[in-house]
Amino acid sequence: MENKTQKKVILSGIQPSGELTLGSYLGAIKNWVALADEYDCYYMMADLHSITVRQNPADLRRRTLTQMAAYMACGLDPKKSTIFVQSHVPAHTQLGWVLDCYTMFGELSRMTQFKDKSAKNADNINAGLFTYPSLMAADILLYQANLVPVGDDQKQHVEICRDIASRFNGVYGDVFTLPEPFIPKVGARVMSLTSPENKMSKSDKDPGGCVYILEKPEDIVRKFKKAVTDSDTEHCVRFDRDGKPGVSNLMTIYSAAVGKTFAEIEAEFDGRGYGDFKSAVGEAVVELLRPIREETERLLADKSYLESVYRAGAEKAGYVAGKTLRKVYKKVGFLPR
Ligand code: AQP
Repeated sequence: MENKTQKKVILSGIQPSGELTLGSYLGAIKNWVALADEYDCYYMMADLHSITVRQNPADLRRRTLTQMAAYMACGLDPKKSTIFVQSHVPAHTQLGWVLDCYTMFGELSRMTQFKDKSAKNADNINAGLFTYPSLMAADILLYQANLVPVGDDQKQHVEICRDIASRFNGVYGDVFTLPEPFIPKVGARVMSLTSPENKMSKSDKDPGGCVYILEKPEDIVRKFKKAVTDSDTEHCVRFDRDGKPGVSNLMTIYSAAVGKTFAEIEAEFDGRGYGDFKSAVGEAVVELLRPIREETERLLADKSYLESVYRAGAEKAGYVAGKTLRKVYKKVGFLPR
């Protein structure tokens, strides 16, 4: 049997900056679950990242715990994967600072997420929002991760992480493993139901565009009924990301929920209207999310169990991260204590 330490390493996380969405599930968590047997996985609640946008403290605490329960309800097993809260492992911020000093102003300025979030939060364009990618690089490099499962939107951040790691390795030798992004085939970019040109985001101000994974079935069905389709005259269910973004997004969701290919979906709805199609997608998502919601609620009723999971997670993650941090401190020339 393969030794756990020989398995390739995976690190990923989600910010508890809002309630988890169908996009978080299909673009990230579902994929994590599929990888948990084959890899040595670290999955975190990225609370340090979430404060780049102002958070209500009580909501942040509640969402962090709910998010952990949802990870497990989606199928992550804390016996197999290390599940932890990012702020519980101080090595993240410690390495983050070091990497800030190996990250260039110009490369950070080119990050799409920085540009998007600056536009959305014009009154709070803080330094943390700008240096977010070097903290994310620290998250990944601390565990010497080989793969980082992310949605399409985060690919640029994994690329800058590789650039930072190569720059550091170029000066000090092979300290860091260079990670690869790992992007799911279906669900890599789930778009808003009301404005399908934008990503479905948990901090979206328009709740109609987002389906939350803990949402009530009747609300899910209603949101899909109201989902934007397309203003073409053709009125048929056909995949065309540019020409028919609304229908294509619903097809992506349906495909991920029921496991059918786009061709099979086109055949299923041939000659039927958009109304029928939207109801079917809504029902499929309700059935997909129902067991997750029920299991999350069950887990949230057992706080002491959840605490024991995140404590054990922090201990394991802290041990591994500490080893990398000590090596980095030594390489850059910090006097040992
Ligand atoms: N709509 C999406 N489609 C596919 N994947 C998605 N992800 C997020 N939204 C979608 C993937 O989920 C992981 C966690 O992302 P995150 O929460 O840490 O940051 P984010 O990408 O900024 O997510 P949001 O929902 O847009 O959060 P806010 O609104 O706070 O910025 C990543 O792997 C991401 O690709």
